[in-house]
Amino acid sequence: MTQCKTSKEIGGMGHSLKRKEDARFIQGKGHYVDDIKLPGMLYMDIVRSPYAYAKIKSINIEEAMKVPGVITVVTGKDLEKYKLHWMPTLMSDTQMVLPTDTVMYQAQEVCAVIATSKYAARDGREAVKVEYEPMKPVMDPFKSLDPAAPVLRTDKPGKKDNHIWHWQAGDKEKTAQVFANADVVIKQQMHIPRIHVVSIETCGCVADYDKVNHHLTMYMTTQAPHAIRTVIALVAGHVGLSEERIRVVSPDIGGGFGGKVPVYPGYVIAIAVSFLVGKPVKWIEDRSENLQADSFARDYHITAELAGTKEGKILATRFKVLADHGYTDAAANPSKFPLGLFSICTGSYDYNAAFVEADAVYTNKPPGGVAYRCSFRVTEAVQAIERLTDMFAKKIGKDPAELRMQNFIKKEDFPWHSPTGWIYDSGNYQAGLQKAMDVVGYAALRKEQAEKQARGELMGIGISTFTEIVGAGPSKDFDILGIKMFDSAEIRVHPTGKAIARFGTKSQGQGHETTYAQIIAEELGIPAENIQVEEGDTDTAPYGLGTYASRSTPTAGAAAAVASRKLRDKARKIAAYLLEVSENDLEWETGKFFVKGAPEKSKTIQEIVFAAYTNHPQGMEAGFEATHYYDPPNLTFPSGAYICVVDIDKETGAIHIRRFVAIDDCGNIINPMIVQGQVHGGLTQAVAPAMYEELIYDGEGNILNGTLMDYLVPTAVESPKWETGHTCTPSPHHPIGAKGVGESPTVGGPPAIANAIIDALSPFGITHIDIPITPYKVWKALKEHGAYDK
Ligand code: MCN
Ligand code: CUM
Repeated sequence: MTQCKTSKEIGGMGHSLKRKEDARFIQGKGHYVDDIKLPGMLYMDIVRSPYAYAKIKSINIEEAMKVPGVITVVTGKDLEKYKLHWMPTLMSDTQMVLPTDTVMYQAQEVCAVIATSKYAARDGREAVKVEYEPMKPVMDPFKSLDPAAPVLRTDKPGKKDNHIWHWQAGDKEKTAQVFANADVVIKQQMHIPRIHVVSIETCGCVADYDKVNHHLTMYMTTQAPHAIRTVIALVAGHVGLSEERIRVVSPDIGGGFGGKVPVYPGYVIAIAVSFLVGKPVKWIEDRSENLQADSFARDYHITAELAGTKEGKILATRFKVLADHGYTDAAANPSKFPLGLFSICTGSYDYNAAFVEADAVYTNKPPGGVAYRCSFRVTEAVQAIERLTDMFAKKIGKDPAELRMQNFIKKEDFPWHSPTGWIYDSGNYQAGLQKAMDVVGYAALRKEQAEKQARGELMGIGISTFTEIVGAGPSKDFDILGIKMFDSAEIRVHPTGKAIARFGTKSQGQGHETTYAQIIAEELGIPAENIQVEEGDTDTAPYGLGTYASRSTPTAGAAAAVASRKLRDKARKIAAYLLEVSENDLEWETGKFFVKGAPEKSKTIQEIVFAAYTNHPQGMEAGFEATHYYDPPNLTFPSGAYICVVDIDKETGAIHIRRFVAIDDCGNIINPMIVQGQVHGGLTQAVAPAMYEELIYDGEGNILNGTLMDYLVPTAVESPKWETGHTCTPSPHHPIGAKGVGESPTVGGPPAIANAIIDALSPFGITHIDIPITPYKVWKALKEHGAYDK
């Protein structure tokens, strides 16, 4: 009998297989959109508005056309002739591609210069003269709803204000009643500022319209190739480019983080120009354009309230949100809930009264609402509930860890119905927090803190015990522009037992080429190294909604497992035929079927696949391939317990993160090394909003920190040594018991840091500082609270 290979030997689930894609990345062989060079390709550069709100009086292209190499300049009026000047956003809002008369935000696309080189296009851009008549922009979302404020979206017939949508969840009256009778009420106004994804690779595309075949190939940096193809078809349908004539190819992506989900005007302009001039057109944003014009997230103003007992029991929470979406709701919000998944804001705690209410408004900021490693507003939700929880603990003088332990939903209470309508699939929050406390040495740290405080030194310990919500669908609740949110896998096994698997998702660095192969390896017994994983080409991959909201594992990962199982069912039939036994007499062991009680009689998956092409049972379809579109029955609810320890220099307000322990629970893990990598990267991106990043606009709509000289991005230098670990509570409804993890660290990280900083400052009576908590804000709060008084 041939010894069966173990799951580890074939690179199955649970093993830290080295990432298959890294061989090309570390050798400089990655293939990014800017690497694409097509014969006759032209280059596009974009003239952008210096004003946040202005009438365009004239666009003079005369000097630009004289620049050697400049072919043409395309304006909104040019696009209007083809009805290509407007496009839908994935949030079912609309957006100008190029303006015909008014610009609505600083850095908005005004016109595009096309040239034979990118340098000529840039020179041409500088030579375009645009005359504007500036108007007073609306920059404050609170003032945006003022009846005196100008109505910004005059393109919308009948629109009389700047309100976008209202949404609410939970029981308003019941919550109000609990609040009215509670011993303790905490109320805090919070702002989660506008930030930027700052992926290493900016956005860009090569639009290649082939006139002869009336066909468009769109190479672009997108996290959701199929959904984008559908949107392009909606716009380009005006010039007869229907969906079968459009191919979207997303090559390697240098980070997406949510910023590469939406459709940006640049893409559509490039398509329009390629259509008009009949040549391929490349558009690649430069760093400043990227930072100033697109990929903006957050900007939530939250009034957060918590009601509880003197003993520390949380009874109710209430959240009122004002979301500043800028000129348009560009968000790729995979949901029928315009607020995304914010209503997970009741957190990991057991209480049954909550009310969430949100309104979104237009302002003259660039398009907002992009999801930045957030699971669609979960960062905002977790920041609110975890800050509140800490404030509550402080208020009643209870240790925040103890208070959390007291309030956690118990592991036997899952599935748990949250007061805002979610059904949490599984969790063991006590175990996670206990582990984090053990690893960090919680009791000893509290002792040290007390000693330091006695000496006037500032040390803080912050906890965040968050519940994430990832994996949209189910299709009954989630769609993008009406397209239901499932995801797909197609597995085709070649006669020699090697496979190619294609997915509707798209990795931007998450390692899908490795982890999907591991799932299939585990389920089918084909070594992961023999499974080629492909994503990102709409001509070959099955339709899918893409990678964001940590949904790839919950949806496409599940599809991979189910498609593999379909193949295993077929393999069983073939094995029974080959071994001349009944299917019921067969047993599966990694990579082979054997006869029960006679293990020497077996057929390996490779033998079985070969037979599928050469010697299969009569009446059975030849070949060995399966496709599955997986519609999850529920979302998955990963969780985590993070503890951060900070030391603060009292004189300067400088914050030093001394320790950071992150215990994540994403159910069964496919690749522990990749999960750890996700957590490391994500935690560094958690330091960003907690301590550094915030886009600031002045009253005229000018961005004040629109370059990386001013917009601070944390690097390895600012990152502590991340101490990671996990607990494992499988998802009961997911085929392999996995939950997503990609966004957990950015969701759970910021409040742990904020809570640690506030904890350090609490001896002075400081109870809250909005993120990013900078040394200046710390110093200012200390000063205001008399810390420097003699
Ligand atoms: N994984 C695992 N076991 C689990 C869960 C996940 O091994 N139980 C692995 C997966 O197989 C996958 C990775 O971890 O290789 C992330 O999986 P998942 O949590 O399903 O998230 P997605 O693949 O859908 O990735 C999206 C998520 C999001 S929404 C953002 S934003 C983000 C993130 O991933 N952007 C990233 N991580 C990023 N990492 C990189 N390098 N670049 C980005 O742009
Ligand atoms: Cu919330 S950013 Mo990711 O969903 O691409």
